[in-house]
Amino acid sequence: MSSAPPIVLTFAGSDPTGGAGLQADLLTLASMGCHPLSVVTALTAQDTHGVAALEPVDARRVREQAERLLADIQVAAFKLGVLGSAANAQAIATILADHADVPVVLDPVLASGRGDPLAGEDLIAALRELLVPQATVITPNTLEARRLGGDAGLVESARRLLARGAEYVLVTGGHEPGSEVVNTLYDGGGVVREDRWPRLPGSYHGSGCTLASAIAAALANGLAAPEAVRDAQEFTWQTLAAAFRPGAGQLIPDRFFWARESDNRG
Ligand code: PXL
Repeated sequence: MSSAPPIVLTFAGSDPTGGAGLQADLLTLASMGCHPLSVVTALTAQDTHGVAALEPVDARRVREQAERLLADIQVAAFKLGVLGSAANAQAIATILADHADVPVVLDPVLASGRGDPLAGEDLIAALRELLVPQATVITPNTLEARRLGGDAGLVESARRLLARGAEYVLVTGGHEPGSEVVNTLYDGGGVVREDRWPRLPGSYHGSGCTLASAIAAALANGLAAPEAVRDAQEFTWQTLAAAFRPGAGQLIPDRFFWARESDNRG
C-alpha cells in the first residue's frame, strides 16, 4: 500500500470555470500527489472571458470551516488565494498564527489575469500587514509586487515584503515584455534563484493559482522552498504548454497533462 498523501489546506474563491481559484488549486494539489482540504472564501460568477461577480463568504463561516478541519486533520501546508474581504484575511491570519509551524504559500491575488479587480484597498492592507508576515513563500506577479511593496522598483518591493517577515518572495514575470518569462526568488540575502521560461503564446486563466498551489504541494512533499519553487515552475510550464480552450475566451492550464500524454493512452 502506498503511504497517505500529504494534506494541503487551500483558502480560495470558487471559480466555476475550473480555470483559476479553488478549482485550480484542487486539481493542482491532486495532480502533485496531495490531498486538498478547501475553505471557500468567496463565490464568483465567471466564464473564460472574465469575472462578472464576486461575493465574499462571511468571515465567521470562513473561520468555522477552517477550525473544524484543523481540529481534526493535520495539514502539511496552507495555500492562500482570493480571500474575499479584509475580515476574511483577519480570520485567516488568526488561524495561521495558531499553526505557525505549517508552511504558508500566499498568492496575493489582486486582480484576475485579465484585470478584473479581486481585492479592495482594505484587503490589500490586511494582506500586507497580517498575512505577508506569516508567509513562507509569497508569489506576486510584477504588478502585485509593486502594489504590495508601495510602488517601489521590483527589487525594493521584494525587499520590503521580506522586511515584513515573509521568508521568500517569488516575483513572477509573466506580465513583463520579452520572449522569456523570468521568475525571481528572493530571500533576506537577495536573489536565491532566477528561472527563465520560453514564453508560451496565448492568454491563460489560472496560471498563478497553479504555480502557488504547486509550490504548496512541493513543500508538503518535503522539499525546501528553493527546490519547491523550481519543481512548481516546471509543473506549471507543462500545464500551460498543454492548455486547452473550453470556451471562446482564455486558455485553461491542463493540470493533468500527464494523464493524457500519448504514452499513457491505452
Ligand atoms: O487567477 C486568480 C484568481 C483566483 N481566484 C479566483 C479567480 C481568479 C481569476 O480570475 O477568479 C476565484
